[in-house]
Amino acid sequence: MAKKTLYSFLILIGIFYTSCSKNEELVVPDNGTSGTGSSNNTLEEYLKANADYVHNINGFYIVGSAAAPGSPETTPGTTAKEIFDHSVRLFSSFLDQDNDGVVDEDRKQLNTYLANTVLFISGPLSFVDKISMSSQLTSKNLYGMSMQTDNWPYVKNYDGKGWTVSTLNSSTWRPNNFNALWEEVFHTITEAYSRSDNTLAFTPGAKFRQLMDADIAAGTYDISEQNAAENGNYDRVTAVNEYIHQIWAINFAGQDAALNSYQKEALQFMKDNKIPMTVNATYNQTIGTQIK
Ligand SMILES: [Ca+2]
Repeated sequence: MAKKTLYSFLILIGIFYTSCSKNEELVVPDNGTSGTGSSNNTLEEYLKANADYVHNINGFYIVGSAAAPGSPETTPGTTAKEIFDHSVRLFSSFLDQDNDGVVDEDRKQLNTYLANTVLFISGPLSFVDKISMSSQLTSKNLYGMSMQTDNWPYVKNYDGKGWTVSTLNSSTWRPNNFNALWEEVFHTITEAYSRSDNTLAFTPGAKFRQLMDADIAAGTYDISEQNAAENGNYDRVTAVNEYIHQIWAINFAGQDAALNSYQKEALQFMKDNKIPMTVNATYNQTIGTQIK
């Protein structure tokens, strides 16, 4: 997957983000009740006016464009609405690990982190950029995470399993017949953690970063190939998010024996910090409220 554009953008917004006071204007999640948080109501009005689909999970917004998915690797016949609906189900499943249709008690904090720091956008890059760069998001320090439907593959019926891997030694590795939506939803969750909890940050000194740096220093993991492919723009903060997604995906597929000692430690750290380790590929409930 060509991630250059998104991650160049990530760096740009990252600079903006760190230059603002973090506590200046955070969105207060309204937990599904009405009449609270005028800034959230303004955001919702903006999203309703500018996106084709809008969903709200206790103050965390998921939006989509109706433009037909343009990636040549996407399963033919896939509609934008299918991708949007699937994004809502994936987030719902991550927040409802016990499948009872309600956000799990120990995922409520994750829901709040998502509401306070990020917004998920599916659609062509032009749509993603328009929403991400709007003052409605930037003034609230909300970072737009995305599924770029014109650039990345949406593979129907991908269930995260049924493949093998012998070793994880490169940031370029992905499972076969991979559905990028799974990865981007997971990245959104870990991005929200990294922006909310310093122990789960991707910056130097934080645990995930220490482990990836040590893995690279030991010569057992490589990001230089991807960095060269992206003209030196593949930074280590982004790399950590991809590293832990790869480890998560390998564990989810029952292939964790392929992980080395650094990667196994990162896996355990995810578990210890309540990062949701499973997703239900056939989850059929919806958490939150469909707005549009
Ligand atoms: Ca639940």
